[in-house]
Amino acid sequence: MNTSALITGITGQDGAYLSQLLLQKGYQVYGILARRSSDTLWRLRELGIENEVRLIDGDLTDLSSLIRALESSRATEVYNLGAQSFVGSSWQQPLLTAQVDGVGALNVLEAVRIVNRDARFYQASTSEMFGLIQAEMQDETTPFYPRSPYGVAKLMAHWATVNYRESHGMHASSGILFNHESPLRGIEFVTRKVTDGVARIKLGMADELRLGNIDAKRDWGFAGDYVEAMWLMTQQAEADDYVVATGQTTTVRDMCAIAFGHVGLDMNDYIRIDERYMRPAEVDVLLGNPAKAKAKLGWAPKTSLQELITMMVEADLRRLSR
Ligand code: NAP
Ligand code: F7E
Repeated sequence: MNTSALITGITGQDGAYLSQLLLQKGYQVYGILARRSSDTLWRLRELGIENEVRLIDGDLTDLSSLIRALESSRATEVYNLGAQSFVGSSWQQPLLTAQVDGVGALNVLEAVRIVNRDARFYQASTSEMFGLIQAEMQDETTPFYPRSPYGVAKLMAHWATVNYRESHGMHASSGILFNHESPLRGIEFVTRKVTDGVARIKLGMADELRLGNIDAKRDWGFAGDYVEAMWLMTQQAEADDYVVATGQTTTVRDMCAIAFGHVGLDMNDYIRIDERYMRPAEVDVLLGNPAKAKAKLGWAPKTSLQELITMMVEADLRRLSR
């Protein structure tokens, strides 16, 4: 097999797992590397694939860099995973978030249209687009109601993907993924903040964990399972949009109980509620219905929340013990 794939956001959580999956399938994997002064290759290194992927300098806000990347990689599959993905920061940086997450996706679509409109395109859409939910269980027909600048920017990218499919006939699919986590999750997101915090407390490196709204409910799955759904979407004869979720929702509080319980601690002794972590507008509950992905892609989640959180606590204990 000699298929080339180009991934924006290759240094992120999903970019690392998707690279691993595609390399296992025999792809040549190229990724856009947005130059930073700090080390952003740690996830690729943890998976042992830092030297297997080919990195091309570029940025989602720079159309010419994307065109060059499409040309030099000769990619026939393009996965747009790059984003300012932290919802909390999107109120502090709404314009940057719009440029990277909204216009950036449009830049990738334009680059594909200009260089090779037969390439298959995947857009990393999100359950944040449902925001103030309009149905108890959200699926592909549920109306959107974003609650953050992040959700608004992602909604633009989502509709741009649908629009390029319908107006240019491009194979452009949008995966509406619910929260997915892993040991490679950024430390600012609540699951990893909790598993890192639990590991620190267990090892005597901290004595409390400060959190915001622990009554919020999320449909959490394992990132390693979710990248398989991305790949399955680009393999279909027709492009389409799919919800990817577990179909189960859990409070942040109960997720904390799993993490603390795994190391034999009582969360009530350590959690402090801190107003700094509350959001101007909250998404109270998300619960996805993955029936279409199951029926059409043959995809199903394999990892339970208990297994996921346990895996993350163990990884953080290992890292901090080193
Ligand atoms: P992540 O870990 O935050 O990764 C984001 C990636 O985007 C990083 O590689 C980052 O590069 C890159 N990036 C940021 N700004 C960029 C720019 N201007 N130009 C090029 N690249 C840029 O996110 P993730 O969890 O892997 O999520 C992947 C995608 O799925 C994102 O689009 C996210 O919004 C979306 N999504 C995530 C979830 C979830 O639960 N994880 C759910 C639904 C949708 P640096 O490493 O250099 O910062
Ligand atoms: O928050 C609450 C917080 O930041 C989850 C991104 O990948 O998934 C992610 O967005 C919930 C929220 O993820 C803290 O208020 C309480 O209700 O882990 P999170 P998110 O906002 O759901 C979607 C699908 C994406 O697309 C995004 O890119 O947890 N929460 N206390 C807290 N959250 C954080 N971060 N920190 C706290 O201390």
